[in-house]
Amino acid sequence: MAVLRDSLGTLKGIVEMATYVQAVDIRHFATADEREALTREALTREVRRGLTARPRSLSPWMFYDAEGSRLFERITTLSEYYPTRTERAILAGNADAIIAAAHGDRSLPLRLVELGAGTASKTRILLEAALRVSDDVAYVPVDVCPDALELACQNIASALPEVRLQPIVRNYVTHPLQLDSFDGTTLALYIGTSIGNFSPQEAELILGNLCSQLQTGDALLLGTDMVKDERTLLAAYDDNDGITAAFNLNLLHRLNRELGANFDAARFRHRALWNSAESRIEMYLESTREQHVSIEHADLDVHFVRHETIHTENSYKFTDRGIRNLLEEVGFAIRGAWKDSRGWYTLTLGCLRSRL
Ligand code: AVJ
Repeated sequence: MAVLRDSLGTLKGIVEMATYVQAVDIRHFATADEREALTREALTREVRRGLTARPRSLSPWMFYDAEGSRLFERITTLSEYYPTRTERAILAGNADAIIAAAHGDRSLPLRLVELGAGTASKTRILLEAALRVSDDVAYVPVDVCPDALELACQNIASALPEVRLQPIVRNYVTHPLQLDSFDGTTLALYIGTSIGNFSPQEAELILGNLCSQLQTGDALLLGTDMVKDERTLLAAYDDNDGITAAFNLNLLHRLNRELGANFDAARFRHRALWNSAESRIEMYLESTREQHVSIEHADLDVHFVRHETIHTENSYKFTDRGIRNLLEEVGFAIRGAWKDSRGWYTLTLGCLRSRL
């Protein structure tokens, strides 16, 4: 805990995290040209690191260019991909209870801070519940993508004009959040099982940093996909329509578009497997034959042997005990947990314990 609370230590730890190590923080760069140049720089670094490493890997932040974001939105509507719809149903059925548990003193203002806000479509359910108990509600969406943030703000502003909006463009992984002090209750939201992309150590760093920005009595709502039968898990990451495969393969198209690479996506295939020892789905791109690929702007030639893989994503699945350990380790006490009837997904509310 001492390490996590030391701001320099936290920053260093997170910047050096393996999973999102080369993600770019674009908050200071206003023009599209500058953003593009920085993104290209980050892609180049990550490609050099990941494609020269053994085993080869690329970081999942690279999925989310415009096309990748569009494909991910499609994934969330697939019959096999249950997490999004399950989480939404849990929120719809329990929003009032969640807000009541998080916000004991109704006379105080309430602030919702969301990490990785995306389009905020599920958050709206909680904001509506918040407005039912308080007339002083602020929403602070935090996202690395300014376009996504703008969409989130537009959505909330038109549906719930009473909510005060305070968007923050920030990569909360590489650049820990710094919240203004707030005279009221803060409820942090980390939903959509985004935490699943990170190893347990990385997850502790992210939540530990968040914790350092909260005050005693503030709360965190964490969304986590749960361990379940392997067939269901694998289907969610290898759907019949091939949308997840297209999402994974889009990484190669992106490198062709943005780094002048010459990947032939037809010579790679999408692979998803369940690693029960690590409790995670792993996604790979597998080279179906021996081949050479050049990534011009990274000045890199890569030789793939047949069946060689690039590890592109981990998606950790949780147990009740794992969630409790993680939250308690970083300083939260569990105040409530809500699940769907099958127990496939959990929303857990942790309250910040007083710091000694
Ligand atoms: C956005 C990280 C929550 O792990 O389920 C979906 C990403 N990858 N299908 C997940 C994803 C393949 C998703 N998260």
